[in-house]
Amino acid sequence: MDSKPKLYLAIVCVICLTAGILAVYLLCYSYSEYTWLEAEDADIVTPDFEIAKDPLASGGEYLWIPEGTGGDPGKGVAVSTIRINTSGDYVIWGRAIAPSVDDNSFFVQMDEGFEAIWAISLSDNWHWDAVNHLGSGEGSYPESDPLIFSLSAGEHTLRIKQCEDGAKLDKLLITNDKSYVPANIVGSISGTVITANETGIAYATVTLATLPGDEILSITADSNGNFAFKGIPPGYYNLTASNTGFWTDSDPVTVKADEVTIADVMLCKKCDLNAGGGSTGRCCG
Ligand SMILES: [Ca+2]
Ligand SMILES: [Ca+2]
Ligand SMILES: [Ca+2]
Repeated sequence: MDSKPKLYLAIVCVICLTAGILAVYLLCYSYSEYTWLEAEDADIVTPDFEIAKDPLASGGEYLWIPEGTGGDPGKGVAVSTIRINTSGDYVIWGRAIAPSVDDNSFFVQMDEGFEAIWAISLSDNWHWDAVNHLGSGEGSYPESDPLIFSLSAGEHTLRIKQCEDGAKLDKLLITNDKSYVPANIVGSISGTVITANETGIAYATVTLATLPGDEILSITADSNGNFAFKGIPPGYYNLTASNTGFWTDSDPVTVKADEVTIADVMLCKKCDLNAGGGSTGRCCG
């Protein structure tokens, strides 16, 4: 038999196999979209919405209707533009705090669609909850959880609107992967404020800040100088320790998901220049 037909057959087989693998890959992977938004980064934010700081919030900030503002449904609006690449059914997740039944809702509107009443599951802590519609259980707007948004490819306008005061919103995820459940990704920092001879400095003040310098949390070390920051979003931070009689010092620290970063901070004593501190007055020991 001529070897040419065999060669053609082999080439055709390779092409078919490659096309098949590519098709399976596209079907399995390319249609899953995950669009993450920080709530506080909305394009437009109107009162009574306010942006507040919380070290446990993603990006250190969140959006909320301050408790005590009172109910003024629809007054405050946070508008975000999102881009969808693949037409289809999407769900929206929000990382929220909803302490009670009087602090657990926002209106959610996509483009000019109806305003869903998102009743958030109750918790004093940041947690992910799928946007739902409380509905009336009858008529054209039945209760739905999660609420499905049918979105065409292109730009869409997402509006989060004021409903109950006291509800807090940190972050949003828009995805067509309906089996995906976002996890609460945090890490922690543990360490000791010490002198140069590694003695713990009791009750030192330890401050965690962003690299640009925004303070997010300040705590007091225990009687042995030990301190810990828990539930911190992964990222790069600055850790500053200070105490009376010591020179304040800062160190960069990296927080990784599900890990404890060990970060000891060494402080040098302020001392009498005549007692061996040298020209800087810095006595380490
Ligand atoms: Ca409620
Ligand atoms: Ca309230
Ligand atoms: Ca945030």
